[in-house]
Amino acid sequence: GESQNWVLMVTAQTPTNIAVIKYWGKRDETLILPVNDSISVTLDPKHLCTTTTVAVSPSFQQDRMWLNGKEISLSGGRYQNCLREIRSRACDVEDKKRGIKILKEDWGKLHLHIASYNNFPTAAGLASSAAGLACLVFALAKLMNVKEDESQLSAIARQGSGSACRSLYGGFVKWIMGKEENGSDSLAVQLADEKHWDDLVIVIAVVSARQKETSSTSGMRDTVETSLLLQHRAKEIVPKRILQMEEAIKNRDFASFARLTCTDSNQFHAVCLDTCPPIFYMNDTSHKIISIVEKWNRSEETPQVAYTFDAGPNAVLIARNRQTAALLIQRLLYYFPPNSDDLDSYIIGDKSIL
Ligand code: 2P0
Repeated sequence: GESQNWVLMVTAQTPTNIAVIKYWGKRDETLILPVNDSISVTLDPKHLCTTTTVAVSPSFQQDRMWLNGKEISLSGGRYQNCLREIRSRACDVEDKKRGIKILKEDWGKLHLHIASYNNFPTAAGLASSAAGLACLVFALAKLMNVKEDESQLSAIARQGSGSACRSLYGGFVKWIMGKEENGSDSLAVQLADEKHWDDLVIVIAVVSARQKETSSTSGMRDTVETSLLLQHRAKEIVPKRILQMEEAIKNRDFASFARLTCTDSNQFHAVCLDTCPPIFYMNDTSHKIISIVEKWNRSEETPQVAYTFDAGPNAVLIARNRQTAALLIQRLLYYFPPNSDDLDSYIIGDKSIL
């Protein structure tokens, strides 16, 4: 019948991802096209993920969205670009049991309600936008019966937030910068699935759960405009590093993986410092964690732990196996006892990565 009472919905869950070769800097701000390739690991959805429900109903008067229970505006260009791209690929949807049929051409007239939750601190440099936009695009694609594969969806999620394109896959993922001006070849591909290197354990030390001061978007804009080091990094350093990282992942070569991961994190923060005005994402506690890990790795025959820091002070620590992860947590507890002011909490990624 013509009842206006039905609601059709889809819920999806998407983990966040942590870059081991960093994305920092855009060559096109609107399409979100990066100045270099990047590589990430997707976390276990148990610990850091977004859950998004998308609903459609003839009774909805406009598109609306709630993030962690609070209504947010969908008027931003990034949301609008994602919604437009997904709607343009929508297909017929039928729920025979309930007598609901939505034709391809109806999607343009129907409105959406979107509810999204993060199970971790939003915008504290734990890549919340990555999981959020990937989840939104994926859930909408399911709701609207979009036939595109993950890589094609990643190019849509990319227009919501660059790093989001890497969360459409599990395991190790490469975001290929692409060559096309329209961004059609700037998308994510899976390098290895979540089972490939499942010895690795990720431990996140939440140095501060507060929101960061400089958003990634404005930070990288300033960097592109002012840093010569970024140009050197994008042209001369990252292309070789990407190949080395792909090789390290393929061979499960932890020594190379750790060396590349730490070096690239440090170069990303050096590029931030080379920006005018300079951007400081790490704090004294972050620096102390780096020193602890560097000293430990140097005291062993081969590196035990890799560290990487994003646009915030929190440490993402990747241990070579569970035994090392247990030792790592012991050391963190020794240097940062539970009542210390230096850390807000630990998030321990059981088997994680993966
Ligand atoms: C990354 N970051 O590769 C890097 C490392 C932070 C440091 O991607 O403007 O939120 O939405 O494309 O994706 C954070 O940047 O920025 C980020 P937009 P995004 O994970």
